[in-house]
Amino acid sequence: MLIKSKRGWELPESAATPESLFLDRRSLIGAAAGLAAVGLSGPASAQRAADVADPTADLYPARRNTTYTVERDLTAPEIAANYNNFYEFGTSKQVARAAQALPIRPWTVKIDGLVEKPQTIDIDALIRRMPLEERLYRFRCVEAWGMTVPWTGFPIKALLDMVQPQGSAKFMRMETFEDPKVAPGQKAVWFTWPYVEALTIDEAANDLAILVTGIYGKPVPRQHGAPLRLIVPWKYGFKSVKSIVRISFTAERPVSFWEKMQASEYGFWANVNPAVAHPRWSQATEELIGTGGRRVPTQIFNGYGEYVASLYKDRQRERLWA
Ligand SMILES: Nc1nc2c(c(=O)[nH]1)N[C@H]1C(S)=C(S)[C@@H](COP(=O)(O)O)O[C@H]1N2
Ligand SMILES: [Mo]
Repeated sequence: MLIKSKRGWELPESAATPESLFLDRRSLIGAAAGLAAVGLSGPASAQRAADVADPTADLYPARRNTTYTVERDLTAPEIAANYNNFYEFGTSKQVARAAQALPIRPWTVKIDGLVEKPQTIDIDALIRRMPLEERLYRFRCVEAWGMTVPWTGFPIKALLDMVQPQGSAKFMRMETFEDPKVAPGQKAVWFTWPYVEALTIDEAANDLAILVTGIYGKPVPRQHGAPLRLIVPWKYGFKSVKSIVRISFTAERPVSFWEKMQASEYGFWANVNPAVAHPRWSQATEELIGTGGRRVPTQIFNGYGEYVASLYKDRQRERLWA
C-alpha cells in the first residue's frame, strides 16, 4: 500500500507495480533477513509460534459452493502464500516467515456493540457452528495485482443470524489483533493500530461476503490472516481485514485503517472499478501474480456486479470506487 506524501517511510513508487515472484526457500530467507535489517523483524518472528495441531482440521476440504465460478486459472498456492500484504509483519510482500510468529490458538473473537447477543467466542467453537464451504473467487488488490483463490469460510450472514444486530446497527466493524511483540510492524508509530475495516450491514449480509478460515482446502495460514479474516471480492483487497479478534456493530461509520492514513486514496467503499484510476496509477488492468507478468482487464466490481451492484443504487452520490 502506498501513501501519497513523501516521508521517510514511504514505499518507492515501483512497489505499486507487482513483481513476478517465484520465491524459492533461499529468497524467502533473504527477504526475512532484509526485514530484520530494517528493524521490522524482532526476536519473536525468528521463532515459529508453538504449532498446535489445528483443532478444526477435520472440516477441510469443505464442500465447494458452485454458484461462484471463475474464468481464469487458480493461482498456485505457494505463489499466493509468498506474496502477501500484512503490514503488522512488514511492508514488503515477503512477510510469510515473520507471520509464523503469530499465536493462533487459543484465539477468541469478541462480538459487541449494537447486538442482541454480545459474546466472546472461542474460534474453534465459532468455526464448528458456522456452515463452512469453499468459494473460488477473484481477488484484486488496489495496487493493480490480482489472484484467483479457493477460500474456505462462511457467509457473514450466518454470523449475523447468530448474534442478531439491533435495528440501530448500520455498520459491522472488524479489528485485527494488536501485539507488537509478535508483530513488529505494529511498532511503527505512523500507523494507527490495530488495523480496522468495516462494511455496512447490507454489504455484510450479501452472500458474497465471507469470513475465511481456510484456503486451498486447508486451514488458512498465518500470512493469509489466520485464524479468521474477511473476504469481500468485489472490493479492493485492503478491505479484507486479517486475523480478526473483535467484531462490533455500530450506528456510525467507522474510519478504517487506510482511510485514516490517506483518505484521498483509500476510501470507505473501495469497490473495484477499472474506469476510476487511483490518484497515482490506472486501475484498468491487473497483473495476475505467478503468471510471469500477464495482465488482464479489471472488471467492474471485480466481476461481481450482478450480485452487489444493487447495494449501491441509492448511494450514487457517494464516492463508491476508491
Ligand atoms: N490486518 C491486516 N489485514 C490486511 C492487510 C494488512 O496489512 N493488515 N492488508 C490488506 C491488503 S492491502 C490486501 S491486498 C490483503 C492481502 O491478502 P493476502 O495476503 O491473503 O493475499 O489483505 C488485506 N488485509
Ligand atoms: Mo492490497
